Amino acid sequence: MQRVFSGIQPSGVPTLGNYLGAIRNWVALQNDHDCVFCVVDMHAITSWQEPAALRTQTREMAATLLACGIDPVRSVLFVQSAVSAHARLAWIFNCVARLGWLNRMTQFKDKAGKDREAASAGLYVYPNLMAADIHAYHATRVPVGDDQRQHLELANDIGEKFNHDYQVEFFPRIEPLILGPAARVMSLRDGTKKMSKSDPSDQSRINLTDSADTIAQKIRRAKTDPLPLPATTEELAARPEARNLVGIYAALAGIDPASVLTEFAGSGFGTFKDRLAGLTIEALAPIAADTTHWLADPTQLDTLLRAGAERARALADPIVREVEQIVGFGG
Ligand code: AQP
Repeated sequence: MQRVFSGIQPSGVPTLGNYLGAIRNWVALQNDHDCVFCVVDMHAITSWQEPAALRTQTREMAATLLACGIDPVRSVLFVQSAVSAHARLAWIFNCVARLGWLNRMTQFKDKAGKDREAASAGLYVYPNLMAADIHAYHATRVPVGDDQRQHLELANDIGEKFNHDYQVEFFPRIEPLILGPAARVMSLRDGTKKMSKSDPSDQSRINLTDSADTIAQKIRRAKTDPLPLPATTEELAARPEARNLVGIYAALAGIDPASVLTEFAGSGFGTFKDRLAGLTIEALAPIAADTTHWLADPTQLDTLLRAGAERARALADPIVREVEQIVGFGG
């Protein structure tokens, strides 16, 4: 069985983008893969996080993953900072990756924005930590949204350079698993920007814990254009907001965007948004209810995460110890 690794930052409440682009696929992968899923709090602090909020968000993220259907028995579910192998391997990878490679990462440019000098060094080397997350488990499959494809290529470059520099065949190649028609969900306020849990505007996203009323209101207010829905997906090309809503509908209904247009061609956004809100609420209401249920018992949640960290350590420690031997650490 191929080993899958994926992580999610507790940098806010997970969004519909995280769900359709990542979490929903994680749940399905559990059926035929050996899965390791991680709440990546070390990645989250590459941007400022209030300590108390980070602790709360880490628990909330774990509760949401469980509510979405991550099974802590079949999969290994844990918090990144509880397993030191990630940090140890990330340091070695900081010394393998080249500055030129990191300079090409578009996510750093997007997140650092105009004030690059003020961005944390952690944000810059974030892809090296992500490579360590995956390689510490010898994982070969990584389900990610389309936005993370470049980071996976970098993880492969790092693995290959390590193998070459130390003359070993140690790190396997990683393949991205980019699944489903809504691989990239965009902001409800700007169809050219991805939906993000840390976007300052709550109206830009649907949170997995939003109430039915909030979801309906956010979808009703989502930016669109004055034209009716077209008959073909080609006609959506220059209409990013319309394309995004059609993509979300398709992903939630389990059909392709062309079939959505077959149903709604010629109709205005009013009708379409009502139907989209209904579908979204149907998918998310049980998740919100189950998240509340998990959060009601923090002791049970913490015990479960501690057990997950122990299983993760048992997998990653021997691999990272071997890396440390290869580079010449230890006696
Ligand atoms: N809008 C999106 N559409 C599809 N997939 C998405 N993912 C994130 N946003 C979208 C996927 O979710 C997984 C976890 O992401 P993350 O939390 O580690 O970091 P991120 O990609 O930076 O997500 P956010 O929500 O945008 O977080 P912040 O705001 O903190 O930066 C990844 O597999 C990602 O592809």
